[in-house]
Amino acid sequence: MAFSQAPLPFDIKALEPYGMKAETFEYHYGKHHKTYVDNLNKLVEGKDLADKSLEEVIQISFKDPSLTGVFNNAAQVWNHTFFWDSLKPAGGGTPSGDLAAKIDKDFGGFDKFKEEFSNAAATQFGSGWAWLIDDGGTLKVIKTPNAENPLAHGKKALLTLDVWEHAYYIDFRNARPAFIKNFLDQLVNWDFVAENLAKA
Ligand code: MN3
Repeated sequence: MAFSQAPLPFDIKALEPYGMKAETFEYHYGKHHKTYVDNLNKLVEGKDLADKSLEEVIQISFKDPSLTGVFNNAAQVWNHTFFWDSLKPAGGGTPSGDLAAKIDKDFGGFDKFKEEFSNAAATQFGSGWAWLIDDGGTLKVIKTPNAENPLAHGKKALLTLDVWEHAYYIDFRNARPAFIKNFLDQLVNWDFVAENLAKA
């Protein structure tokens, strides 16, 4: 069974009032993300991996140096779907409930979390991702290079930001810090983060 590309969870124009143009999604979703799906399907065609879940393919291929190409494409399929779900129109602001309490406890306040997340996203040299993860009951911020993700390391992802240049060049040109600030101010889907935290 072939892997498929999940639909965008919002209209392609929905984030235009919040700093991300439809053109960004025409390329980032319509071309970059789709290409990872197509490449993955070509790489696993006729192999046992084609019958595994995407999560299983990521964890198996990460540990096998002969499957680097499979890992890169499978992880990028998963990372981008997770990134779209991390965004929503009129998002951002502050989380509430258990999630807010966990952030206060583990980071020493929401502003400290924002500072740590912004710093991770800004300092990932070259291509990669910034993440909020649940590491065995403690919330942490991490950054990963290229396609690498928390799932590969057996950790639970809660939120991500794509900091590959293709993620921000149309809307913010070279200004990665402005893209990061806009994400935190107007786009983070805290409901998605809270759902992930509540999952076993
Ligand atoms: Mn990307």
